[in-house]
Amino acid sequence: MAAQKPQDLRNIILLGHGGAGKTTLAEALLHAGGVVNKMGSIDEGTTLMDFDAMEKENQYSIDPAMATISRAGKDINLLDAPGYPDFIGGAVAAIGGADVAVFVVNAAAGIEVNTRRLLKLAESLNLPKAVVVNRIQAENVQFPELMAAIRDTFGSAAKPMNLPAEGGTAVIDCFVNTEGDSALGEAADAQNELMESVIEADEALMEAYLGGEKVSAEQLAAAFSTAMVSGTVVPVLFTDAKAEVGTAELLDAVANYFPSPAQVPGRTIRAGEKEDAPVVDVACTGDKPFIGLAFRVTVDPFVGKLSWVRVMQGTVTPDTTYSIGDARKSSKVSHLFKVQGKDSVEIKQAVAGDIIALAKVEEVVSGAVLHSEGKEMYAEAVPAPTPMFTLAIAPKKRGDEQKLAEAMTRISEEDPTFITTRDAQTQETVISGIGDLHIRIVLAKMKNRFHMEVDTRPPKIPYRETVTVKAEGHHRHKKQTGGAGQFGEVYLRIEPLERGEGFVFEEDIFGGAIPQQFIPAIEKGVRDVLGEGAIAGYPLSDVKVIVYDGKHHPVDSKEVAFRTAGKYAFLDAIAKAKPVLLEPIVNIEVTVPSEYMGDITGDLNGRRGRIMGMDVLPGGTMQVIKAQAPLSEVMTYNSQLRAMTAGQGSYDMEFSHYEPVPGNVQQQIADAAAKAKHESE
Ligand SMILES: Nc1nc2c(ncn2[C@@H]2O[C@H](COP(=O)(O)OP(=O)(O)O)[C@@H](O)[C@H]2O)c(=O)[nH]1
Ligand SMILES: [Mg+2]
Repeated sequence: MAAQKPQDLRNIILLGHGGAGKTTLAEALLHAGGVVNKMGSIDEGTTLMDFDAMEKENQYSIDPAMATISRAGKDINLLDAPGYPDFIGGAVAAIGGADVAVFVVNAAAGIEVNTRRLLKLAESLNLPKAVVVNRIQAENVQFPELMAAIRDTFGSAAKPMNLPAEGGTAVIDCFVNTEGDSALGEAADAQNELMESVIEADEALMEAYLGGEKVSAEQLAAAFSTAMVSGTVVPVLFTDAKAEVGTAELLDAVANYFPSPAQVPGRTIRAGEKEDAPVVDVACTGDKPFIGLAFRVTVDPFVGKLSWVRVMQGTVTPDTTYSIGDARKSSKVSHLFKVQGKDSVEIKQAVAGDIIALAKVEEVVSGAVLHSEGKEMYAEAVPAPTPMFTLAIAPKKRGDEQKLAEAMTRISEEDPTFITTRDAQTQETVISGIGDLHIRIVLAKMKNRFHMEVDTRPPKIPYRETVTVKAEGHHRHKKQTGGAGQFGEVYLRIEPLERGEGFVFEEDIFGGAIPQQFIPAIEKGVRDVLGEGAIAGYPLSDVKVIVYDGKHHPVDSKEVAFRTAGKYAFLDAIAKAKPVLLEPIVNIEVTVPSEYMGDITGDLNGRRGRIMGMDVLPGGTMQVIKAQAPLSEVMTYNSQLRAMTAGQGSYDMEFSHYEPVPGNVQQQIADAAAKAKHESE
């Protein structure tokens, strides 16, 4: 039986670096809540959340998972996100269903790189936050330093709600039930701190408190969740998930003190696709028309499509009808489910604030809004990092192109960080992901789930060719084969255009030297060169061609003759116009701990990069380096940066402009192209 009131629901997502213990913590919470009889473990492949065969084999989460725990009259929907940077797509998808981001920090490792990235993500959605310090039984944990690092990262609102006892064998409450723990001066201090920030968030409570009145537990609980929503309190709790220490306490804290969906503003829904479309008034109550957000879509070739839907308004039953996005077509819910690890359990009703799953709804895509109001509705997208790691792929079996395209579409539907494109210029199918591990897992999914095996290779760089000075070209095409001959002669001028101007063809022929009817044939011949280029087989652009003279023959002049003459006259002119190869230049922004600055700038210089600026990030430990570099030099930057910074660096990259490649590089590329051409002939 699902919760009947939004106030009785909690939606939390476990976020944090891989290996911090999120999935194990989820398992311990499921055990504490009686969902599983025996606590499963990552090492034995028996957890409820990491149920996928690939997850069991690798012993880390790849996809987000979900389960519900009932505690103290509340239904807690628990989302477990993958933690390794390569699988951030799963976290981006799952966070769309959450009201509170719970950051799990490994006590032995401190704040790790992906925790910072996920924190940015949670903050961009204005989610209330909490911190769980896990593995408190690990040896040599420096708790004071750890708390300082947490405050550094999460701000001064981060205050302990409990504290680890000596050796991590228990946790000591320092918020409500501190009496009896008077020996712990530290706990008492912590209590004062947290209590004060909670009370500060509620003016009426503040007055009562200052007036010496006793504050009741209920008043405190209400103020606590309000303070979490406003961000003035980020509770810190301690656990050892494996030893099941602090896990029941965490469950109680979530049930009793964390905000319900009715208190959290939730995602913005707009009445149109445009960014400035009016915002829809969404009320988290059961007695209004249904609005739901399909925040994650999973696709299984056997089970089909399953959409995780956050009910944002109204009540869903099998009879609920809804339309998607533009409200053109209406469907009936028919079956709704609660997801419990790998299982879907059918239920009869779900209220605003709850998370359900709908099966086999083909039209639903991630981020779609389902609604019964008959208006258009769209949700603002969760910002996902741009995938930078690219590979060109082709099916191993000829004729499987269509099947491959379908498999890729399905995978990109469930993963916002997996993108496939067809490069019109290089004619390649290119896939992009966060890193090599991400792409490896995607290819494994393709094989396991869609029986699709592919060949991969680094994608081609989309070079271009152009000319740099004005020049003239001439060609006379004359062929005498038996009776009818071919004749056409063309004189033309070419001029470089500004970058991005493309191609301009003009004619300025004196006195009808070439009859008008042959001009299109000349243009065709010239355009033949644009596609193939003149240096290394890349498209030529940013050039103006002016045909100004020529000769024709009353009998032998044919279109084909002028097409040939136009082509070779153009090639003749290009050869004299100092042609160059242009390469794509990208803007790259690298974020690294300060100690790596020297290495990074040195490396970028070695990659023909230009450093454009540097900035210290707030907090002082991280620096951003802005640079421009040729795409060809940073194609595999992902793995290089990872190696240089022990995985602590990150970067963003975007296309900037085209620029001529240096002469020696041009020669290498031209030689390679000539060789490839020779081999294919
Ligand atoms: N000793 C100890 N080991 C833990 C704890 N939590 C997780 N682990 C182990 O750490 C590894 C990674 O845990 P996992 O739950 O997969 O981390 P996740 O990547 O954050 O989901 C596994 O081998 C777990 O058994 C803990 O609290 N104590
Ligand atoms: Mg995990």
